[in-house]
Amino acid sequence: MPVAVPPHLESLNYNYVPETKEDLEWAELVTVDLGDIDTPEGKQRQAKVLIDALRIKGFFYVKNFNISQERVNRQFALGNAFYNLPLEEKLKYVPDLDNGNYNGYRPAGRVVLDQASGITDRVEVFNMPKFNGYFNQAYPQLVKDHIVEIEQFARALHSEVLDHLFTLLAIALELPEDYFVNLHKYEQKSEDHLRYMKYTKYTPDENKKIGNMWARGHTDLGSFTLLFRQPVAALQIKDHSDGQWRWVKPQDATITVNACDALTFLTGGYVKSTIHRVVAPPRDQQQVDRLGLLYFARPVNDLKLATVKAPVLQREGFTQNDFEAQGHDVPTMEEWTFAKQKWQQTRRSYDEKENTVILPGFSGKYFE
Ligand SMILES: O=C(O)CCC(=O)C(=O)O
Ligand SMILES: [Fe+2]
Repeated sequence: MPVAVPPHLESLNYNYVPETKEDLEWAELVTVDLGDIDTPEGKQRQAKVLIDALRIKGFFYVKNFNISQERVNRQFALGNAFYNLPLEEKLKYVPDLDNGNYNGYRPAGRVVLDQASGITDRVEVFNMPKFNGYFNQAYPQLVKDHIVEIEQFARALHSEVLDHLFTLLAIALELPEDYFVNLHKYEQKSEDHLRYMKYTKYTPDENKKIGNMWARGHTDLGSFTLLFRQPVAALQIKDHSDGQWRWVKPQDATITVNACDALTFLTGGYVKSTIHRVVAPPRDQQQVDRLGLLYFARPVNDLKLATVKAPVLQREGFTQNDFEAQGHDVPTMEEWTFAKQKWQQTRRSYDEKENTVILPGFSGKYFE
């Protein structure tokens, strides 16, 4: 049912660009159907779809979540309006990125992508933490004006999407159904982000100079990342099975989801954190800027990232993660988050950062 839009919000609009007509090599990804989890059998079915997706591809789609396209569109519109604010206004919200703080605005231009020409990244990020009382985040008036709607959206992602995925994951590992839900409670402190993200376009000549590479291959640090349908093709995933990069196709009424580092640690490597990157879009989409809407879910800060003793993991021999296997201290999620964010955001080139230690037992990597 259409939701009535208060008059002062009507001007918020965002037009998606048409999908590419180019014949790209798309990743074949399965879809977890949240419309099928009302019965125990359905839950088992979808738990199997999820765990296979996590182990084989690492990326999957989710459909039939209970959030309307209209609400999603309005988040894109808000993201668009945010990026249309003057730069000096956005710069008021830059956190201490060099020390791993990542709530607020990250301006473009922190990474040199081509040493010869000096071309830098054009990625802007605006991260909003949980609205649960733990974070005292400052916002521009535009965001303040819509903060209730933004908070409701973030909370809905937890209750309508993430909690179901965590339940299915627990079922697949033969753990109590609420095991992972309890590690991601919205009211507890964790470094989640609801993110508006913008990649400003390059000219074809600039794209050539940077080897079409807008953001190098990486893994995300939390549990699941949710990416809302993105018509500008640019995201590629590295297939676990054959190491090939393939494009992620926009699918109507779905969210694209990937598994991240914390799930790898918690499952002793059974779930693989997926490698993905962002490249120049196909030619028929290179004339537009690319706006993204994402949610980064992370376990609670005080959780120790030790391998969970789940029956499936015990049976299959996934009993130690990299920290445990090498006899290092097992970090808490908070220690891990800030260490990796610091590594990601320091102003060094990709090559200088490659293989430097993030925490004893884990070195940072970028993937070509
Ligand atoms: O923009 C995208 O599609 C992916 C962004 C991403 O991988 C990230 O921010 O970690
Ligand atoms: Fe990512």
